[in-house]
Amino acid sequence: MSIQNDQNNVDQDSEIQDTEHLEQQDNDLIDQFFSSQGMTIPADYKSGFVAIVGRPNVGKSTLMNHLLGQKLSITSRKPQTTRHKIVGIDTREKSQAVYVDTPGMHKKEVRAINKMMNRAAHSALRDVNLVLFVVDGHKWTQNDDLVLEKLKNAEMPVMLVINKIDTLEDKKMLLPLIQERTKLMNFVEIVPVSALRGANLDHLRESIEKYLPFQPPLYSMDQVTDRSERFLASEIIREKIMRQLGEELPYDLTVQIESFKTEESSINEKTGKIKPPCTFIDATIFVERSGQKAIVIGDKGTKLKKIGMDARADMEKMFEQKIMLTLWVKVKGGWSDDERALKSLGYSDI
Ligand SMILES: Nc1nc2c(ncn2[C@@H]2O[C@H](COP(=O)(O)OP(=O)(O)OP(=O)(O)O)[C@@H](O)[C@H]2O)c(=O)[nH]1
Ligand SMILES: [Mg+2]
Repeated sequence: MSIQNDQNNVDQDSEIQDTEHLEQQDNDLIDQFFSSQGMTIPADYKSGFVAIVGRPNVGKSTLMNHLLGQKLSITSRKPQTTRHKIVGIDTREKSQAVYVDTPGMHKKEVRAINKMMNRAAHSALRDVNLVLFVVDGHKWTQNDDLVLEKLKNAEMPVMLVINKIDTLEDKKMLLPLIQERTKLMNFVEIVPVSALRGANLDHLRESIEKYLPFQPPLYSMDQVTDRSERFLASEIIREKIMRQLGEELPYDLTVQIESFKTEESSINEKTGKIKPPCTFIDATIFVERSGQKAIVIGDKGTKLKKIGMDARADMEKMFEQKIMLTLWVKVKGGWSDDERALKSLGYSDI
């Protein structure tokens, strides 16, 4: 037994050494990147993790995209659009903010997928330097209370971001609203914004920077996310489905990328023409019931065709190359209430 314990210790030690080694390699890469840009990392450089939390539909993903200046996280008018945590990295000359967009925290934990989404959102609160608690300036709900209760016990600084101020009928309502929200808990700051219109986001960025610790960047300067192209492709397809379909079924479907292959550019031997690189993506849309399959496909396949066209256009923009997308729709009953099926479909609660 004791020998085994010793052995375990040895393994743990070598694991720690390996991690240190990898960290050193990462730091070297970051240094190299800065010097290749003719820059050295300033001694007072700041970086850190910023969790973006709140109830569904308040505009968390819209906010992250607009802070980054690029579309990364999917958005829609329907609540519970975001199902996975997604990191967005905003690297600037003096600071690097690593945002973590999260699924909206909500009360109705009916199915396994809802529980998983809530757990993923809660887990984002671990080890971050700052929390942005996003609320809708227009309305406060029970789910906002739920998030508030969770954050009251948090040890890290919490900043309240009052979003959608463009929807306030009378701008004079803003000051009393801020005063009212000040009473909720000890926020480090309250910042009103319109994520969609980009209003007051420079001010928000400056406020966020204050709470980042002095340290070198955590990711290299050209990295925008921690997610793979496969993940981003599946999310784009899900967004197009959510936007194309009405209230019928948005929560009962998920997307899995079956294959993702890039063909490098080549020269056609007969014509001598250069064929540009192209990525071939095959994806399956899983629904719960056969009736839902018919809805996704639409009359004579029109819905699925439109979903595919819109998704392809976004992918070509994101991946900056030609995309060939093939979509399939399959019925897989019970996937959204089955933890094991969820995990195999790429869902995670951490
Ligand atoms: N008018 C207005 N609409 C906004 C603003 N920010 C976001 N929205 C809209 O609000 C809806 C929800 O936005 P999302 O960014 O998907 O919200 P979310 O908080 O990420 O939602 P979940 O992922 O479901 O938790 C979308 O229709 C957005 O266009 C804003 O500043 N003003
Ligand atoms: Mg979202």
